[in-house]
Amino acid sequence: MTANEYIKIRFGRHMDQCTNEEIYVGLLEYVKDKAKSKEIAGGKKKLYYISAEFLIGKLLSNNLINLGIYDEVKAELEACGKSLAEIEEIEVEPSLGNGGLGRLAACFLDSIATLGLNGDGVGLAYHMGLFKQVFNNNLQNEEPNPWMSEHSWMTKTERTYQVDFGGFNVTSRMYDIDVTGYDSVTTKLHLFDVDTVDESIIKDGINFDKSEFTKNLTLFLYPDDSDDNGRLLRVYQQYFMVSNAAQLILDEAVEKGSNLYDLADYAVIQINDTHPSMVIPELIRLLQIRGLTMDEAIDVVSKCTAYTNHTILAEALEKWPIHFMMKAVPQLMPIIRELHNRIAKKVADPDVAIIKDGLVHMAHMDIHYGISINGVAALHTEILKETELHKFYELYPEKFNNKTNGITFRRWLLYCNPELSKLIEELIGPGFKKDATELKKLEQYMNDDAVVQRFLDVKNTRKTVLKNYLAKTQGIEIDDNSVYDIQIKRLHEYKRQQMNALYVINKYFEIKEGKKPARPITVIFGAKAAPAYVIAKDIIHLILCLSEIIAKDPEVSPYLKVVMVENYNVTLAEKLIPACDIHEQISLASKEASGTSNMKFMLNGAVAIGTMDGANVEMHEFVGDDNIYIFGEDSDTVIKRYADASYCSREYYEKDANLKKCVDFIVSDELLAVGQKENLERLYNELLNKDWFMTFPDFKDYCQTKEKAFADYEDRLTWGRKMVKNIANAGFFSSDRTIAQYNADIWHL
Ligand code: CR6
Repeated sequence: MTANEYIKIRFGRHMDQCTNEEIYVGLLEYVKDKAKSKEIAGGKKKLYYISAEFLIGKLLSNNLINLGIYDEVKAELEACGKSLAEIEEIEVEPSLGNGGLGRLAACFLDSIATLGLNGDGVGLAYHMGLFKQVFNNNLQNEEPNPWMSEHSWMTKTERTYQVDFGGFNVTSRMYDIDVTGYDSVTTKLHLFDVDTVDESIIKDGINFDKSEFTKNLTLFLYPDDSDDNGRLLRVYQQYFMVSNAAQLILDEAVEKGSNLYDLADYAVIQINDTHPSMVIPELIRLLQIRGLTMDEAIDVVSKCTAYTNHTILAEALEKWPIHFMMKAVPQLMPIIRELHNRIAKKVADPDVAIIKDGLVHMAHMDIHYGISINGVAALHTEILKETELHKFYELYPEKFNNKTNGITFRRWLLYCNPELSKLIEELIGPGFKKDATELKKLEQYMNDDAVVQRFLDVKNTRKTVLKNYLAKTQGIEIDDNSVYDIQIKRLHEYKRQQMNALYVINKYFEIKEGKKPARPITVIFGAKAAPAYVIAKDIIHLILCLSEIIAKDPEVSPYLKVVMVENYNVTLAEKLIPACDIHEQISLASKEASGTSNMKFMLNGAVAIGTMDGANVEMHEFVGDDNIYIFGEDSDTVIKRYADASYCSREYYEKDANLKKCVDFIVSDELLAVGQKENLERLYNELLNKDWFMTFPDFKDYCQTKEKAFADYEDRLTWGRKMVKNIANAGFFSSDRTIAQYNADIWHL
């Protein structure tokens, strides 16, 4: 049945007689039906990918592509005078993630289904998502980001569970979202929710009574944890997620014939960062209720779980105070104590203990009681082994492994850049759509000027698309003849958006002094700052203030434009990435575990300016010095500098007059005229007195390397060759490769 026929039956009218809203609803149901017909038959063993975040993005076009009916439906719509792009605008992007970790989980689900693996995602249905970012007076404000509606990709299921907390319990319900594989099977994303959640308790912005747990449990992803009730709420959320997951896992195993002693033959659980770590004691608890002894339960669970570490930053290695656990989940504490004691008996070193100084170290539990621990890029895994988790590595060298992150080429090439994928297909055939390494064949065209020019033409087309999109959706005007220099990622000091902002100031001065760039530069940022992360919000404030004063300055504005897009999300990324010329991957070496926007940009023919950090290191290996702009100190130097506590930012500031001038500008009259004194001064002092992520030592090299990139950009054909080289070598970064490795080394499905 065609979409048109389906809609005719649904609404009693032909597509051309329907409103866009009706067509959207019709297509949604049509796609759901098609997806259902491809549901995976299932095998004995199943993967459960448990994650606090699934940043899935809009699903209509993605599903049409994966089901192989995109062109057909698009043509049907066009024949009725409708446009798929307009229908897509009706869909609200689910706000179920924060950054790379959540988008990675979404790419992984796509690859799991595409590879036909028996694996589902398990997470929570946050009603208001993360938050919606709005700018007022050059400051970030947060608003709820509702995304659920009567007609959505979520399907209510009959599966409900009881989840017990200290002093009360709730009844959960499971909702399912179909995960369509590309020309393959359909798997599921299970999202749990509670009926008692009450959206009306949200007051001004994203504030709500943090102590009403039955009402606020699934309101927001990452609720503010700057006070005790906020932190406690996170524990409640995490336990709610894993208790549901554990009950689901045991039920499904038993349904398939498991006697529970053989659970490892039926289930493998990937713990995505430490948010789902409580699944370990929870499974042990449930297995005991179902008749196993403590010994047996621990033995069974120890064969089922694997942990992915996504950062070496202490903030993400969660440690929960025992008194929180006693309050929220008292039933788990005896089990956690038992897990702790067993290790303490074998290894006296308190550094690897599960309980230490009144805190439960979630990652330590994962490492002792799981089958695998992996980092997300080669350098990151090495740093884990050598430094951060060295003592664990000595205990369990065989458990450590690397799984360099990846991205799904369906969303990040076929869907977001149809012009580029068409060109590639014309040149090397359609094989790359299923086997990303075939992109390598593009290298044969690197010296064919006519072909290289076509890549440049595609880039120009996409730059104009972005220009029009930003004008329409954000009221921002940009010049599509300028160089687009883009940094999009969560706002965090280690990612060093502040260094990019200092570069902007540097450029502003140069232009004022008469040194005009060969071509106008558009510096684009997209980033949300965690609501309680004060300095991150100050950095946004700085960028917005710079944007304003530069736009108002007739001497500078023809040559430089600063844009901070509002409410950066997957939908915006899909427009920004294909249009980008130069992408910023400038984290302090050693701190960015992998990065994944770097891979998306590379695939879309942008050239990176970056440090030797995360997956940049592997990208550099693939494309070589000429096709990526590497600068800055390496991770060994940085790690040493932290170890000997020798860094003093003020010394750099005093030594380098240019740097000093740029930093001082943060609190200049020009900026204070459009910004808030409190915020700008705080940021200025932070940089001068601390600069924890060491922007000053790298600043000069950063500026010089950027100049080199801008100069090279003017030799268009040579630049075009760099683009082709990057695209041709992006194949390794397909999440199909990553998932195949997880399966071969850890899951064994
Ligand atoms: N911020 C890492 O920082 C990595 C992703 C996915 C991050 C980033 O370098 O690419 O995970 N870590 O592995 C965490 O979220 C803790 C991220 O998204």
